[in-house]
Amino acid sequence: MATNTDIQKMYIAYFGRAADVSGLAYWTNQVTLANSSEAVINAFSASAEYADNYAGKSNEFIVNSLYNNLFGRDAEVDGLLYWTAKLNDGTFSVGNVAWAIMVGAQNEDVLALGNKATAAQAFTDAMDTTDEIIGYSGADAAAEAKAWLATVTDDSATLTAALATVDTAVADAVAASDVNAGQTFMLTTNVDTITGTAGNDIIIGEDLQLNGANIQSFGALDSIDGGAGADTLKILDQNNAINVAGSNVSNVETVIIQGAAAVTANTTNWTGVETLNVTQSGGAVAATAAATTDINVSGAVLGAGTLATTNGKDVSVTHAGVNGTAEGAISVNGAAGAVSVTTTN
Ligand SMILES: [Ca+2]
Ligand SMILES: [Ca+2]
Ligand SMILES: [Ca+2]
Repeated sequence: MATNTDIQKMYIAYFGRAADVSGLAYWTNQVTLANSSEAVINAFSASAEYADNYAGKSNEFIVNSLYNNLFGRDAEVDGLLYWTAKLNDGTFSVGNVAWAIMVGAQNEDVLALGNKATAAQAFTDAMDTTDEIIGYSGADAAAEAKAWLATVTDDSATLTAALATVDTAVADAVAASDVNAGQTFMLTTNVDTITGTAGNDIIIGEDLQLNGANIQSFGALDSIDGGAGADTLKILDQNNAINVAGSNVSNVETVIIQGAAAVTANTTNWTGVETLNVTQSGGAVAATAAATTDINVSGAVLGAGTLATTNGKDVSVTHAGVNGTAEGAISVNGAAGAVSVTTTN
């Protein structure tokens, strides 16, 4: 057996998923040094992932998990009891049992494991960008990869189908990964300086009570740097008109504004804003952005106020009028890209 195939089978036996790129390289090297695949299989059971999957579980559970991961079926009773006894009396380690079940496979089990190993290697090979290699990490990504590999059985059609979706499977695993998870920052009524994480952060400004008054915690002197990742600044206000014309904001990709009164938002001097969304207002709306920022306005209850966008890239306005109420005008000015205005009564 090729070393890569052996390593993929070890990942499948223990975790039901394809090897990650650096893991495959590491274990391949270990096998070469030991000149034996069987010699390294026990090392897998010292991993954090093994502990996450099997800590506190019975030996019966572990043996049956090996069968399910390797062959997509429960252990037969004889096999379950035989291997559990070997674990119970310490004759075999988990790695020895996994190896013995693997090399002792018969008939459909051989086909199933072979197909799974082929699919797993294709999955590992498909991770060919930095984002994919970094993103295939953690329990959530592993669960996606495991679900995909579980679709591969002894039927060759399932292998063909899995190979056709391998890029999607990698993308799903990376998207589910918790390495992109960021942090939530709540702004205060003081001057805030926020430095985001490398992940997808959420920064929230809202109206807070201070000495009996309602103060918007996102103030003109606040400084916010979202850093890497797809970051979101949410500005909510149940009491005051919102005016975000000042402030120092960078590397925040999405701005969402929700106000119970009028909304004035000018993100022109902020850097990195891809989308300015005003999703609610209880009065006039004035939204202004750079030519690289899409502007979306919806959910405005204008009253006599006007709804105006200025500049921006693609601009979309969706407005539902109130029957019997005269409202201010809607205008879209200077958009660099596509304009869409939808109004209903
Ligand atoms: Ca503040
Ligand atoms: Ca960030
Ligand atoms: Ca960012």
